[in-house]
Amino acid sequence: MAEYIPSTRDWVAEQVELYEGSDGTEGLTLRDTGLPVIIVTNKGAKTGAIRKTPLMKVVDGKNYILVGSQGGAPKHPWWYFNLKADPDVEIRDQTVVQSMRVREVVDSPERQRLWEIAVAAFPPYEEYQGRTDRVIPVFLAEPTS
Ligand code: F42
Repeated sequence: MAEYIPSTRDWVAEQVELYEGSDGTEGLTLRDTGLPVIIVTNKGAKTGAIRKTPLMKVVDGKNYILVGSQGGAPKHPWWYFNLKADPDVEIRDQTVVQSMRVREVVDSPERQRLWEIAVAAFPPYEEYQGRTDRVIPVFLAEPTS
């Protein structure tokens, strides 16, 4: 069984601790914004470790849209490379944990549709995209069962 290695960002690791430790009943939002967060459990591309990544909750029907914004940083977050290496993840949305498969959506019509849903759910994504030449990656997570 691979080991869980917490995020190197304390506030992130703490949110995962609270969210998972309370079985999805506490720590459910982005700080005091009231906006909902999910936890994506993914496999480290180099370490093979279990990584748990809180992301904004953005839904498209039964699917989740995962946005690799990292606040508009110039580089993709590490979890981007993890998902590219192993698309099988678990998504915890409050008390519900589902096995899902992710795929990066790059072609324009679908990516544009998903991007618009994401920005409607979390407007700062638009601002983050304005901060960087990097095209912020968009994944679609679909239930496997
Ligand atoms: N980040 C987003 O990009 N989008 C969001 O919508 C978002 C929402 C959000 C809400 C709440 C919250 O608490 C955090 C939120 N974040 C959001 C931040 C997100 O959870 C991540 O912290 C952030 O995106 C950075 O992701 P990261 O995977 O780069 O994490 C860093 C800090 C990290 O943990 N680095 C580790 C380290 O040791 O430096 C390595 C992580 C890793 O996965 N390493 C891979 C491995 O093998 O284990 C190697 C990867 C490789 O290819 O080298």
